[in-house]
Amino acid sequence: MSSVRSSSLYVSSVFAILISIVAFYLLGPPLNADILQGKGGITDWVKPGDKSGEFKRQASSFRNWIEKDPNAEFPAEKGRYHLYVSYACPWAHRALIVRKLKGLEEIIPFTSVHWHMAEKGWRFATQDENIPGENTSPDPLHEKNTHLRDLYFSVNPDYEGRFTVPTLWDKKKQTIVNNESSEIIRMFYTAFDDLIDQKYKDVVLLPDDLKEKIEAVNAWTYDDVNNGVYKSGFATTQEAYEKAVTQLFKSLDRTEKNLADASSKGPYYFGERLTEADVRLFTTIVRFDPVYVQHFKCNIRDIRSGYPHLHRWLRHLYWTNPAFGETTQFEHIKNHYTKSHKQINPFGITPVGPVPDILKEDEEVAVVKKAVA
Ligand SMILES: N[C@@H](CCC(=O)N[C@@H](CS)C(=O)NCC(=O)O)C(=O)O
Repeated sequence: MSSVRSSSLYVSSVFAILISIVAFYLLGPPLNADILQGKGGITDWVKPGDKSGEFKRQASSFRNWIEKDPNAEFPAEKGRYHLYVSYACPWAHRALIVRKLKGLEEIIPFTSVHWHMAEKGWRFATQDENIPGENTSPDPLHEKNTHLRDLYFSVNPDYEGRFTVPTLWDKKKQTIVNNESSEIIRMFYTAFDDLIDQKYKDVVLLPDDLKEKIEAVNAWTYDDVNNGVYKSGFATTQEAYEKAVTQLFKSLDRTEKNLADASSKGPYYFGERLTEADVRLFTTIVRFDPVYVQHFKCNIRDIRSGYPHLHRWLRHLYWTNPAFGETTQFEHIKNHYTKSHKQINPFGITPVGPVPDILKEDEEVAVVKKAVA
């Protein structure tokens, strides 16, 4: 009897070991470790067991700086750094915009991941996939990398943070310089100024006299608008959702008022000068009607019919400045959210509207046209 029991115990332990080995190869070690520690998988946007139902964004892990000084740990050099982005992502979009505004195209090449994100995080497009958007390709620097996570693990095999875009990579040191968009864009403002033409040096996105005002706007815009749409969309309780969406629209109202006040002086957030405030707001607002209204349930109003000043400001940037227009890829944006977030949209059906994704500067939706006639 006891030998029967011990042999069945033996069979079940062998079976358990086999299952773990297969799971290890399929999921990879960190994902397993996360689940075992109750941290949740990559696509658990609210930590399992968190009763608040609130989405809490993790702080970025790599925070080094590129500097002008040739003796710095990460000195500004042409072709040394590579920017990994997703066209879908509003944070990465900031970096693409500033890269172009500052004329860094020849200095910092970039690659966009495929728009689909699954359990292993962002993946690179394969050679035979024909995904729209310049440089949506396999990782040009590391042939073996299939996913963005491979870069993170190559730097630290025990990495436990998230595998996020944008990621700024140093080819010389084979490491990640920084993966926090608010810092990457600030490096781009000045660190490479000795390598670019005067007209790009003259692009000053954080002027001294506006710095304090910009920082103040950044603080609430980040919490309530940039991150507010995610808090609204990823909430897993009615309370958490309503708290986030109400605050989001309060802050959009405040933004609308700020833009109305600035509009007599110029087309930008602070009037006549294009600044960081425009860049940081744009990447959320351009995604608002096409995705956030329906997918993240941010539907108290939409931009095109509810916010005339925001709408005018948005279209001016999109249609008149290629750094904004040419870096916006609606196919990546719409497909990513609707086909990656299976908890929100289990069948991955991408809504067709709104049509068009963005209106021309001289067009209005019918209701607005009628109101102003
Ligand atoms: N604070 C970071 C946030 C970046 C971020 O969360 N990016 C998203 C895409 S929109 C991402 O890569 N998420 C993957 C993940 O969290 O697993 C930044 O601003 O750079």
